[in-house]
Amino acid sequence: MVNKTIIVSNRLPVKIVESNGEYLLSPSEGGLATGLGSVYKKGDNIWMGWPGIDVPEERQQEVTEKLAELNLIPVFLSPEEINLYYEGFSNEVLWPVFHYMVTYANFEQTYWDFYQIVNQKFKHTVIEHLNEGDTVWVHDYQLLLLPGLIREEQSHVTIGFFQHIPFPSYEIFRLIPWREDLVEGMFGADLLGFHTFDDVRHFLSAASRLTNAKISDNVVTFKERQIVVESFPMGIDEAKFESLVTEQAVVEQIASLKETMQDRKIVLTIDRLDYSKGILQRLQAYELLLQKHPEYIDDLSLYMIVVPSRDTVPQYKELRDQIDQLVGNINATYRTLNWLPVHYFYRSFPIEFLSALYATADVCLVTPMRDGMNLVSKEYVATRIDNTGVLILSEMAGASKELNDALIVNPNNIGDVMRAIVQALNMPVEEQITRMSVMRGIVKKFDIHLWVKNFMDKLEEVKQLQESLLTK
Ligand code: GDG
Repeated sequence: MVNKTIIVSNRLPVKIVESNGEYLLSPSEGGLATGLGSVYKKGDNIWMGWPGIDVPEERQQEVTEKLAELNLIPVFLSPEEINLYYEGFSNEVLWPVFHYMVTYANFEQTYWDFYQIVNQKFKHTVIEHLNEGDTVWVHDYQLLLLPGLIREEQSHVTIGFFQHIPFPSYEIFRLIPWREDLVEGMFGADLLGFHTFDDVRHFLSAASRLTNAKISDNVVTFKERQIVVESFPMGIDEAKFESLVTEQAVVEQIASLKETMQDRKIVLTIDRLDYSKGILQRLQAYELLLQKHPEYIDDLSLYMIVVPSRDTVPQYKELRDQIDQLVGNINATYRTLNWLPVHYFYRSFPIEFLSALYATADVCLVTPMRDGMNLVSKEYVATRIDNTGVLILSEMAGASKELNDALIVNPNNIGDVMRAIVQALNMPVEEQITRMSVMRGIVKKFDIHLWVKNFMDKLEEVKQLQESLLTK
């Protein structure tokens, strides 16, 4: 039997809708799905996860068969499980704590109970499909216990784990009541990957303080197994963004955006609705700009795309109201008959329109309070094929470790963000080109395909290390 790779993540890379009693599937085109496409679409490889929709038991077989044609295996979850494991523990405990927003955390015992139950459920599905010699690659914070659970059943299996969000400093992580269980769950992996070296450092520090593991450099020894912890900064599908911008439909949208703006400059921001993204602080910086520099009135607009997300969680609803209010205030105070300071869209757009916006924006403002990586910043860079444009980037985003030629800001310093916008608007084209071409080189070289390759190669290397230890 040929060995296979099993990818596991909370969500499958597919959208399922029910229409006239039929389930219709459309594969996701997100960066991660594209990068991992080179893995799960090959041979016997598969991707496991929740299909994103509540499927009644009597129709689960039908959905399973349809998904199997795409090499996808569903883990069906009930609305209660989604509510308590995903919206509860994942998004009301791990997400706020890992993004340093501890006052937003809700340490509910039932959330934790369901987090364990659902991680167990994922384990059962993995074990059902797992054969000797297979490799498992688990993704993200919803499944921190899964590596340990699989390891309990199959002690020799090769497991990789990658976390897409930050790992916080120990002083923050220790606040979680179930912290030891989480770290020991992650120890089930052979290779633990994070976006940045700081995340690695924070994880190793938590591991050394919370468990009796031995740590030497980036290798953890726990229960006679060795676990390698390393940073793998994730890239994007650079070639796609580079070519999208030359497509006829995008070229037409760019022309129409330019016509609407009539020589005014565009400052662009794109995020999911999330308190970690610093949307309110960014609006405050823009408001300060209009207040302190009235010369920019009627001269530039902020295009702000906020993609709806997690709107059943109370803090997200509240954030949306606050954004609505602030945008309303800014527009009411500064607008003129023919000019709007903030063009705010609370919805998602086709990737072609995003590409047109990236190409038209003079400045891209990416100022999260915390972000594992932030792919929007890299997509902006990849789209700027003439090397113009200025990226303003928060030092709290993982991407700031690679994109040093952006204007790097502390997102909490509203005055500093405002000054960076002024600097960006006045930056000579030669300087824009110098900075952007360096960043484009980085985004092009370290793309999503290299990221997948680097992780898989390292996992293979670690597997060999484990085997040599076993035969000693
Ligand atoms: C997590 C971590 C880490 C946005 N609006 C639309 C749209 N998007 C796409 C962007 C980009 C993606 O969504 C957002 O990715 P980010 O990286 O910025 O943020 P998270 O969703 O929070 O992702 C993050 C990432 O995982 C990967 O490891 O970088 O730190 O938080 O690709 O283009 N796509 C479309 N329409 C939209 O309106 N089609």
